[in-house]
Amino acid sequence: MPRDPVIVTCAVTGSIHTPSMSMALPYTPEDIADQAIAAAEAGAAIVHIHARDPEDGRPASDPILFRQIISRIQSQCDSIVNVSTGGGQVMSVEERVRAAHTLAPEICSLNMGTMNFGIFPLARKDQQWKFDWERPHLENSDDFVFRNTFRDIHGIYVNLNEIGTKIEFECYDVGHVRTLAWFIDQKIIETPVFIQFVLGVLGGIEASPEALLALKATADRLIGAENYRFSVASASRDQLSLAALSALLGGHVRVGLEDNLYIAPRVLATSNAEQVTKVCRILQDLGHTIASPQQARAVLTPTAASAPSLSS
Ligand code: KMH
Ligand code: ZN
Repeated sequence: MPRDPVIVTCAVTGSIHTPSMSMALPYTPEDIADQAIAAAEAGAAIVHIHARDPEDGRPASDPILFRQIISRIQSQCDSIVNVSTGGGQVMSVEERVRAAHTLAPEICSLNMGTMNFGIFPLARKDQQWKFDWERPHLENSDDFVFRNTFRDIHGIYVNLNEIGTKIEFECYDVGHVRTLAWFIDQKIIETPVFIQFVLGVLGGIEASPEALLALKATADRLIGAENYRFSVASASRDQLSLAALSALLGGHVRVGLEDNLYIAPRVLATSNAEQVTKVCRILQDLGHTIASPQQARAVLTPTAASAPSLSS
């Protein structure tokens, strides 16, 4: 059977890692955009964007920074820009969605459940820190709640609908798939949906083949295989193996320094494009083709014109 082209997303910088962990992690708007453009040239149809403070790399929510990043990307390539509404640890939900609401990008992430989000194991004792904020950012995550209540999810969904932004649903565990299925059953969220299965966050499901199969089985059972497409992001060193498994299962893939700083065991990646090049090579060697932005656009369906309220 002919296989559909695989959509490669590159998550360029995120808010998990800090500048001291890798020289390659971009944090100025220019560097974030340039790495996104290079990732697009290497095969990424979608670039997933967070902003950071250009002075010290801390996660930032200022729409002006997002605008600088997005306009530089769009001036040089046709890739789909996906703006995060997950933001970073110290941001309120309002701050997290500010850039999306202001800029109405082509697509945004929407996180499907409140959860623990532990990045404190990354605060290695022998790490030299370039900036004061880095160590507390990591260590304080042992008391951080990543807030995504039903009301938050509904509010973000409705607002994004109103501005015509498509949505990628981030599911970090089987319960998040169930929550998405509930919204679909209530006819609040329309199918088909595009799900990003996010594996390996401490507080969510682990990064393993069994976990991916469990997420897919849950989505098949509760949402129906014909009603969704999926991609796999793995916050772990197994990013590339799980990407290959995702493609084998008919899914799409996400790589990038947001989730994983490495290109091989104990070898830091030199750029986002290096990871994109490697995953494209692996996928092509396995007989897959890589989706262009136009082919990806056909998979990312628009959201419904209007959504009912949560309690109706
Ligand atoms: N950093 C990932 C584990 C978002 O931006 O909305 C999750 C993520 C969420 O990408
Ligand atoms: Zn993100």
